[in-house]
Amino acid sequence: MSWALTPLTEEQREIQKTAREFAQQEIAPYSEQWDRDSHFEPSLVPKLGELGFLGMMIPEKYDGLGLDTLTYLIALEEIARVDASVAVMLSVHNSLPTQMLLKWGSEDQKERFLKPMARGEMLGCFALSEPEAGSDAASLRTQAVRDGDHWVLNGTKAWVTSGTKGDVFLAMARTDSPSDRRGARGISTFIITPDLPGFAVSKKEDKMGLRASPTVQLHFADMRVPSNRLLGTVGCGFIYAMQSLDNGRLGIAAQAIGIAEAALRQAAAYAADRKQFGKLIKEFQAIQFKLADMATRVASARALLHMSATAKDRGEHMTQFSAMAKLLASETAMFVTTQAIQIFGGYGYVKEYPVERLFRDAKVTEIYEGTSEIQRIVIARELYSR
Ligand code: COS
Repeated sequence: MSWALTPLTEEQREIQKTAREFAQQEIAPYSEQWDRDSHFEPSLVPKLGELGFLGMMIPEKYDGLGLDTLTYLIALEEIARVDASVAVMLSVHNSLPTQMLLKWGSEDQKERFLKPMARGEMLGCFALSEPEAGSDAASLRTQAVRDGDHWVLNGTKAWVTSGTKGDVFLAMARTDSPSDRRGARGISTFIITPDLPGFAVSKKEDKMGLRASPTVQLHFADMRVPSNRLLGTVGCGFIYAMQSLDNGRLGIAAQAIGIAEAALRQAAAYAADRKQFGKLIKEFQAIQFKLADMATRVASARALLHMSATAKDRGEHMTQFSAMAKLLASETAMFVTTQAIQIFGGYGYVKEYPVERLFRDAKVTEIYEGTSEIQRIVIARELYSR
């Protein structure tokens, strides 16, 4: 059955098939081990780059595939069904740093960073949050001070996805002065590379889920950043981050739907195999009702996501849609993985079956790139803004 709102184009079917085969051959055999060892497999980056999957929405002019958002999300869901850690690396790279460089980067910056990122030769990261600035992102404290033809940055960034393996970090820092604070308008974006003196990965998080995706803190100590690493205009960094998160949240929604779809399939297969009280458990209404609710929620979340993606590609304002898509998809992932464990019973609670990993991986989709509470605030605000 096709789940898309409209029939997939031949190109979309081809990309979906490529993503599915790649996930089955190159990821599935190792996922459990990578999760257990918290291992980020570096060879995946050039392999995904070769397929064009690290430049999906980058125009061909900048060495990308030039795909639309829907096609990108269809591929991302396929990867997430097999490994949500690999999916978040793809989602962050494709939705945040590459899109920021494409939209606001100079031609020089595109040549130097965007093109190699689109080819998969450099991995991109996004650094907005700080230990004391999570949901209240505009309260970030990392300070950038102009010094001749450099900026000097001091501060700590938190929850940076792919951080140990990142080559290019789009980092937000304050460029207003302590005596003249300008709130969200006092923030700018810098293109940071690990070779800059004063750059350090200061901590790797030991996480509940997405264990094969390294999440780190970065520390900037008198880090001298050449002035040509400023992205766009001084004071616009928060707006860039918010607009980019409108894209990013669609990627996280696709990741959540991939996790949910995998849990639904695992649970349905298990229910068709497991016998209790002399019959297959899929013959009990208690199990049928659970599977029906799970399937209905996955289909609804996917429909809203695909609608949001096509609205974005038509150039419509999509802040509210992306927040809705992420909210519904992440809560669906948590609901579906919880029900899947219930269907598996004790076997769902042990690492022998993959639903345990899906449950752990699902949780963070309700937290990162804006918690469910932040999504509800964004949705409610938009009701009054237009
Ligand atoms: N697109 C474009 N501009 C946006 C925007 C969006 N989606 N959201 C906010 N802005 C703009 C506003 O229009 C405002 O611009 P002006 O200065 O021109 O008025 C500016 O940004 C400040 O916006 P606002 O006043 O709404 O900022 P708040 O501090 O109230 O924060 C929320 C708004 C809560 C929505 C924001 O802080 C947020 O999304 N927090 C979650 C952060 C997050 O997702 N972190 C995860 C990082 S990845 S691990």
